[in-house]
Amino acid sequence: MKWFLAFFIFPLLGFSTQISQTIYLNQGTLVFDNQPCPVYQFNFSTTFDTAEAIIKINTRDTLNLIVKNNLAEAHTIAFENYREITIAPSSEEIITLFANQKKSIAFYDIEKKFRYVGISSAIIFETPNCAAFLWSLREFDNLLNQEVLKGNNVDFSNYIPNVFTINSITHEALMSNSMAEVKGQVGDSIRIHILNSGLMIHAMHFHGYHVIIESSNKQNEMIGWEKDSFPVDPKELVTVVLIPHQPGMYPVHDHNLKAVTIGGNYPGGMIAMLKIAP
Ligand SMILES: [Cu+2]
Repeated sequence: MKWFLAFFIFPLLGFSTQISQTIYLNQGTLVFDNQPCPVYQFNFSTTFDTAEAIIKINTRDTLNLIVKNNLAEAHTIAFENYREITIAPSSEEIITLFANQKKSIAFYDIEKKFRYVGISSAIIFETPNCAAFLWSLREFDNLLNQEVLKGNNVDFSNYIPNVFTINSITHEALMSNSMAEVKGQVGDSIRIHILNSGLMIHAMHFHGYHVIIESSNKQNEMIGWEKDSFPVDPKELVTVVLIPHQPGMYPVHDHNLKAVTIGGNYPGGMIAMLKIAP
């Protein structure tokens, strides 16, 4: 009998895996609408890459995350529900994180201007048989980015962004990006983690489907809602589950129409695609 129980209980308790991952805080330039936009960004290599580092862990994993600071000044990064780490220039710090209780972990620079220029991301969890995607929403005013990277203080009271991105990419490039383009089949369970890395509220509208709000680090009253649109506040990380009932290609976009433009022209900015096979 004991063997019988152990056989069934062990898989529930076991398979906890220690994993190590290094991310680098780099400086580089993104180009939107032919305008350079200097940014700071987490990457998987020591040289700047336009693609943000997106870390996925299993709910039973223990992650030893090493953060290397390739920037000229020290940065303090807050890991929500964990602690802050301060990393001196050309140095690294390590933090141990768990994805237990099915919670993704947002992390960002404690200084607003540095969070604004790109120092924010999330470690997302995935579970068996449920694909996981992250949309990191952000807006920029190129000129303000230049001021922050020169070391100047900036005034956000007259903030008028002209670029709106998901994972640092704008429409139409978003249509062929593996993290922003959600691919699945009718009846699948698909988890989409949506992080607002920007300074404005972004209200995402799903065409074709309703999604179930599984968790939010800010708005508990939304948990369990089955909706096709909902607001995501700055620093909010919302996790939704999509179970497609019909095949097709449908857009998901910010309902604030300013955010689906680039340089004032439509379409651009925050438009992701759902591609659901029969
Ligand atoms: Cu819409």
